[in-house]
Amino acid sequence: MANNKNRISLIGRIGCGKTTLFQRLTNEFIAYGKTQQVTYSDHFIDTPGEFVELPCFRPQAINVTCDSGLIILINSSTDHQNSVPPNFVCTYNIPVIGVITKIDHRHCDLKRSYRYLTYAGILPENIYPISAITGDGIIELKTIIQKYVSFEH
Ligand SMILES: Nc1nc2c(ncn2[C@@H]2O[C@H](COP(=O)(O)OP(=O)(O)O)[C@@H](O)[C@H]2O)c(=O)[nH]1
Ligand SMILES: [Mg+2]
Repeated sequence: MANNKNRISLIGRIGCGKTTLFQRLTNEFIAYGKTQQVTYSDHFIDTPGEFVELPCFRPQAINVTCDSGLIILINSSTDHQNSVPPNFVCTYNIPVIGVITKIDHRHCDLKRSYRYLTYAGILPENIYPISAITGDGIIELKTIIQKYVSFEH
């Protein structure tokens, strides 16, 4: 049976940077394309943004991610809309961390992102700002991820 215990699920709104981070963390060539379906790699589960944006998909989001070793809820620092309901992450019985993406962007608003992610139920000390483009914060994030999930086979 498939086992996702050693996989990390990436969830967040459309365009928040899930796939780019997935590619950055797996050192894949960064190529833009809308994620239309759940994508599994050795270590990650990349989900379509509709999973958190459309309430009718939320049970599906929980279904495919609830047995992973770690959930990363991603918020783009340039996004001025939130669609994650209050305390959403409390649904999970597994660790959840928050990642703020695009901190290199000139419209980056860190305070707003911290607000959205804490509203979703993540503690501020479990939130990591990164840029998948410049690589800022990626080493720190990898270190944290490896506390939860082993990258070894
Ligand atoms: N400036 C900047 N742009 C980013 C960053 N991460 C992602 N993007 C851009 O945001 C857009 C959406 O990224 P994508 O990974 O496809 O988002 P997804 O829908 O959550 O999978 C793309 O144009 C990316 O190049 C980042 O750290 N900095
Ligand atoms: Mg995607």
